[in-house]
Amino acid sequence: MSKFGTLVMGPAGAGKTTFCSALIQHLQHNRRSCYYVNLDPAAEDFAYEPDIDIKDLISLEDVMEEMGLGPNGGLIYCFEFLLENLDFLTEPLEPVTEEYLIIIDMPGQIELYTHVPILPTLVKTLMRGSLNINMCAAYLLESTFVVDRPKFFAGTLSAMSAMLMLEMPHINILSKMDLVKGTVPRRELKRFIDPDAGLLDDDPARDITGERGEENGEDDDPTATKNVMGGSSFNKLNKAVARLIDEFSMVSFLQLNAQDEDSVGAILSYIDDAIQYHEAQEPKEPMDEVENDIGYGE
Ligand SMILES: Nc1nc2c(ncn2[C@@H]2O[C@H](COP(=O)(O)OP(=O)(O)O)[C@@H](O)[C@H]2O)c(=O)[nH]1
Ligand SMILES: [Mg+2]
Repeated sequence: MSKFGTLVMGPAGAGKTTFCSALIQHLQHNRRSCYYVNLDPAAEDFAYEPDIDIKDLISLEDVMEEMGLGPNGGLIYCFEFLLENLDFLTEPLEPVTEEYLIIIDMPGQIELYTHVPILPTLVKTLMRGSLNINMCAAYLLESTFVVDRPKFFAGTLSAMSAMLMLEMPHINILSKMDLVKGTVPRRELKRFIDPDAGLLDDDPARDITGERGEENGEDDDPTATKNVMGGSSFNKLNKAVARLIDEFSMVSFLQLNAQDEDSVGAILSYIDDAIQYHEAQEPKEPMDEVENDIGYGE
């Protein structure tokens, strides 16, 4: 029996939980079943109650209070605890059948995606061994980043870092497209969908000298954070990163507006293709339909 799933990742506030809810709603409208897993130990409000919630194992609030850790250290602690108690996650996933899409909603702490080896271990557990889930990563980046081009490339680099670290089918998504449509011209937007290093050369945020930043007295200090970030060395570094992303054509984005069902459906087709969901479905006679008692059944 095969299992299918998607791991929804990206920085805090990128719209991951909103996308998960929109996806569940879309699947329900299309008479498909899904199984929702929340792995954000700080998440509170859900439009759809998770079938598995990491908070039933450990909550970030308790960890921060009892261990005296901050939010980032606390999150890493929660994930280390999860890895020591993997049965909490794997046991309820065992009976999930191939009709289901398992949707895993992740926290936004970027450390989790870039340096610590926790996620690769988790992904291996889910994709190999007895669970053997066919999974696709969906990495969300907020489209409003396009107004700050160096920030956009930094976000793109974090997506690329997750892609290289996890070695699984991966799609990148620019979320909240409704917020930039109408303010950013279409032709301009296309240059973000397939990131183009030239975006940094004609960045309207930079002045004629090629420096980013404002001119006033305190800016004379070359070590001031604002000047380091706006200075020419930083600019060169940004360009090198942008060129790497551009020349290797390693990252491109799909566009998402979570309020628009067609947009959610289009992203789901990419996920389905990546995990070969449809190939595994048995053709069903109407009489074969069984009542589901787990997850968000049909
Ligand atoms: N305009 C707009 N806002 C969105 C969209 N998706 C999410 N948001 C808002 O962005 C904020 C963060 O969303 P959330 O899903 O909690 O992000 P998460 O931290 O990545 O899980 C919330 O206030 C959402 O209402 C979208 O497609 N369009
Ligand atoms: Mg969330």
